[in-house]
Amino acid sequence: MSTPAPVVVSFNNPPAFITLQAHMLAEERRYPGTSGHLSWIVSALAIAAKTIAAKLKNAGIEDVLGDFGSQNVQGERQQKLDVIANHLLIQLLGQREGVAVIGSEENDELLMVEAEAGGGQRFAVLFDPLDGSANLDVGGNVGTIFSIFEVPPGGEQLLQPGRRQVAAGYVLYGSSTIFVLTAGHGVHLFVLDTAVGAFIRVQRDLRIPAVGQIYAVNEANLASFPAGYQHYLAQCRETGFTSRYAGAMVADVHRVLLKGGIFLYPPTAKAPTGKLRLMYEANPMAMIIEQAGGLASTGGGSILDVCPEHLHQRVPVALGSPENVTALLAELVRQA
Ligand code: P6P
Repeated sequence: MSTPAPVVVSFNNPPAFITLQAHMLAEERRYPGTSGHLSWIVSALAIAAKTIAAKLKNAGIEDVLGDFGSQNVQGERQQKLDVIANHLLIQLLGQREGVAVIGSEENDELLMVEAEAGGGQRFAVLFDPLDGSANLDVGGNVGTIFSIFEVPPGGEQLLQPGRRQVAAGYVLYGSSTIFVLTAGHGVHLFVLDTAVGAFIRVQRDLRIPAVGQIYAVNEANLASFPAGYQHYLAQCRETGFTSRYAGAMVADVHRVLLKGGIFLYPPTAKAPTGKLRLMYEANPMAMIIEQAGGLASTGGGSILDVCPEHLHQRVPVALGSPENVTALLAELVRQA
């Protein structure tokens, strides 16, 4: 009987079972002289995601729902799970070699982490620990959003434009737990295999559809949107679009990434510079969308080119399929 030919497996022709960890290690091998710290940071984010997912599955049985009884720096009521998720991420990232700075929606200031003796690359990790947490009590989708920058040796310029992110992504806690990641070479999608306890890559180099028929926006604010947004949304309604809005950026952006269309949080009377935060909501989502072939704009320029002034700065957001965002921007110019 002839001996079967050996199965050759390589990064370009990977086996089906690629974990998030294996993927990140291969990504880091693209950069000569890296320290492996970026992979360790993504590993800490994955552990946090698995822990948060487990708590969410038992929410209600475990006493993790409802108000924590305090407000965050945004003046928003903190949910118990906001605080739990935030503490978990800070603890896990604070123990990871290579984390120099931590920034969270839930913390007023940046947290500086003492340097390890070992040296090597150091990073700033910014996150919204539990995006859309108002959905928790009603069993809605929530997520974690993260943004990672390399901190230059001097460490002086901590808040950098989103174009300088080295990695970004989000975790969607939904019917399954989905980890979406880019490290500058495409967008990749992982699903938590609860039997194994690992995130398994299910989609590589995900591309957003060039155009879509879905818009995601809180239409209760329509009257206070600038005219260009109102005209664009009227055109959408007249041309057969459907509206889908979860009230959680991660869920709404994930749908646009997979199905095409546009996600909008325009300036409103209540939030004249937009509601969403640049550093840990708009920037990471913009990197994901642009890496998938989409566009991400403040309505006046690319989100990734905004020079940040402070950690909790807000910006208007319009992101999604290139044809949809381009049509919106043309309407904004027409109505300016
Ligand atoms: P609104 C959740 O509070 C959040 O920060 C985003 O996840 C979401 O897209 C937006 O705010 C929803 O805001 O004003 O429509 O409830």
